[in-house]
Amino acid sequence: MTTEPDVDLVTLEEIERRVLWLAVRIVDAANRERETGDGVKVGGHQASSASLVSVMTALWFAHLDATDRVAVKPHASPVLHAINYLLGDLDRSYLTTLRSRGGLQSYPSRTKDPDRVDFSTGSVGLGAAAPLFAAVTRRYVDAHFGERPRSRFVALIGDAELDEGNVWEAVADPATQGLGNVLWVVDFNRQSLDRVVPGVRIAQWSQQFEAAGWHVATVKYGRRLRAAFELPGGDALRQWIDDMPNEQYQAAFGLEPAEVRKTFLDGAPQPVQDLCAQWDDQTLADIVVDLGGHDMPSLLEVFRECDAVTDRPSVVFAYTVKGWGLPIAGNPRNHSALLSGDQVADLRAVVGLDESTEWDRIDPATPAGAWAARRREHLALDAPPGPLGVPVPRETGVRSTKPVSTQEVFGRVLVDLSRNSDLAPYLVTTAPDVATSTNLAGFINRTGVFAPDERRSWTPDTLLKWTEGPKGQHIELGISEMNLFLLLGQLGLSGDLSGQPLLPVGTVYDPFVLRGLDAFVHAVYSGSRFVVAGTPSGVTLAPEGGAHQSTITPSVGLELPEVTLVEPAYAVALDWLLCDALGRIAHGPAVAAPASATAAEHEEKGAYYFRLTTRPIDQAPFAAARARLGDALLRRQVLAGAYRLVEAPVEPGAPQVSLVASGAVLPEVLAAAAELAEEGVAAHVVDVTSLDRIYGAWQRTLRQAIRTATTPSVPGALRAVLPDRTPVVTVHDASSHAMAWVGSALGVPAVPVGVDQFGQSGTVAELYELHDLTAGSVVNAALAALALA
Ligand SMILES: Cc1ncc(C[n+]2csc(CCOP(=O)(O)OP(=O)(O)O)c2C)c(N)n1
Ligand SMILES: [Mg+2]
Repeated sequence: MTTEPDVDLVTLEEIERRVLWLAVRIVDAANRERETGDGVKVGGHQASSASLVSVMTALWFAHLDATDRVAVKPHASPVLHAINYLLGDLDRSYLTTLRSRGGLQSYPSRTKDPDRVDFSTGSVGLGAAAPLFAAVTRRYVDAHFGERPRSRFVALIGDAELDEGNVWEAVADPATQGLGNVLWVVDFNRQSLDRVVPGVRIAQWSQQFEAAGWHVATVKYGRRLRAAFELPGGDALRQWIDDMPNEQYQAAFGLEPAEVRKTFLDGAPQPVQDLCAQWDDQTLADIVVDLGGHDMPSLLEVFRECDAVTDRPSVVFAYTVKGWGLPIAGNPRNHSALLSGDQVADLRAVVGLDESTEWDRIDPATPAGAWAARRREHLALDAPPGPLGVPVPRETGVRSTKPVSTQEVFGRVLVDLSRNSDLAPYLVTTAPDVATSTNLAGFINRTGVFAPDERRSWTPDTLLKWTEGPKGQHIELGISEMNLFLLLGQLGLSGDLSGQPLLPVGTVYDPFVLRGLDAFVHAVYSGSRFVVAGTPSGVTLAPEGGAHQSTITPSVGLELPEVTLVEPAYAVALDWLLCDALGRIAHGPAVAAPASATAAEHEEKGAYYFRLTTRPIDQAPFAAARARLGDALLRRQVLAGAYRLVEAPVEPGAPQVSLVASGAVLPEVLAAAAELAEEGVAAHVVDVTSLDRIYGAWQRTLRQAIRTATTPSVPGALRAVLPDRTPVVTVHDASSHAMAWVGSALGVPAVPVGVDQFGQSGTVAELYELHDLTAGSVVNAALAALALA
């Protein structure tokens, strides 16, 4: 590590001023100089940015190394871009593009910004926790693949972000303990969006961090204040500031010097009045606002202190001023405030620029410019490795003659893959205290549980070998679905952030996907790739009752960009889909697929979400379809999202209907088809293995038609399995809405059957009865669909 202690302060402060200027001006240009024509305010956050300028200048220009990774709080994105620009990592043309299409994103984005962004942020709290899980991932990678060059994982966090519960879930989980390469810097400006935060919460927060085993440091006072404390009356001054309500202190920050004296000394004891009498208004104002979070030497000192603590994470509370250096400093309403043109012009003059030089990089002939060039070299990073590239089998050959559930098959496929020496080293599983109840036990028995050091097992168990050590390949989490998705997100970015791609697989009870949803979104928005199994799901989880039965999760999987929902019913289909998903993750995006690509060929990014159940179902119907269609065609269709499980013989003139179903309800649908056949209705059964892929195929054809003003065709994946324009019944152990679009896609009458109320405890048969998922209900739905035709 090459913290640069001896950079000269004048140089750093000059760079700091330039960073402040550019950050402010980037927002200013977006708001005052862009004609959007739509009347919608562009926005941006000058005060939030100013608050972090000193911390970020200190980090990028005097502390960070190339391999360090930093999450920047959402509202300081202009500061990050200003710094990247000064370091030569961003073209000047971008500086006027904040919040414009193709330009700098409002909040730092790994996937959409043009310059280096290590972590996407935006939903407060998640960016804070992400580097912690990136460090968990690095610890895992180092233990399995040998130590990488050391990285420090840094999060720059707004103080109000600490109100988000996910922050504390992350801090408290034993999986995040002991990470000496983690540093959080809390931008402690005591303001949130709406207000100056009442009371002093730092004591409580510090205790919470300490209780979780963190090293806690505070940078409260700058050099000038500290010098003042040494003078006679200095102790009283310190006490006065420490005891002062946030609101009163903040009120002094944006005032004219004479006003500062009045506000700051309002009610002050005599020794403080006496001490302050020796300073003119300007000097007093400078001293009053001299907080440690804007004092370079104090910041660099505390960063070094945290580096020296190598056995646990560190958090620094850096006291800052929201709007530091700007006329809006400390104003309770400054969160979204924008400087006026005159105020911007004043600032430009103060930093020594004019309109012809305002966007310039620092002159390389000056010490500050030369220093920036040196830092650019110091922070240059090698390109990350490409995708893993290991061969993934097309299938594990899982067989079952007996009825079997998809959850059980999922566990068996993973066990089989753990025997594959090409692939096994890269598999890593994780679960929030549901590993055994989601069938990961077999995998864990073979691979062990990850712990940074060997741990002795005190309760030998013949069924579950919970051996913990550095070679374990399952990372166990406490019950926090937020942590699950945050960890999966970082495991799936391991190639980028730790130089070693992995094949991450997580499990979670399906209803609780929603509990971690924002972290799920964050993971895929960040470009992460992984498999997650939501299991068990639906009312098929019958005895567990309404609180555990998921109904809206297929919509989540279907609707989330860069998540592919997969819901197979049969063992072999699941085997194919899971191997295929891991293969796609291992090999990365294929060469750009042509517009005519089938769903299976279409390039997919992101995550694979398997929705599974514990209901054992008879595998014979799948075997029959396999014999009828042959492996090659069946596999292609299963991967494309749907195949014909039953092709009903059609008597001339007989009515036809298609029963389109997904997942655990297939046995009822098959029974319904048999009943309908007896009544002279030809009922074809289509098993939808991925609602997402057929929906995606439909949407692509529609979009193509919209953009080219041509007639859309029924997408190939649907046409192949629903060739006749028969009425349709859709059946799903989930909200009826998720499949209801199939009728529109085919242009036929459709009756969607699903679960549109909360369930309750019971048997599968009782619950299916309750929600009209029985064979009889499906028959009636088919007759209704025929009547609508
Ligand atoms: C999950 C989430 N909820 C709400 C918001 C809207 N929001 C953005 S910033 C902010 C206040 C942030 O305050 P703080 O973290 O202290 O940042 P700073 O004072 O540095 O601006 C809020 C409520 C958000 N971005 N994310
Ligand atoms: Mg704040």
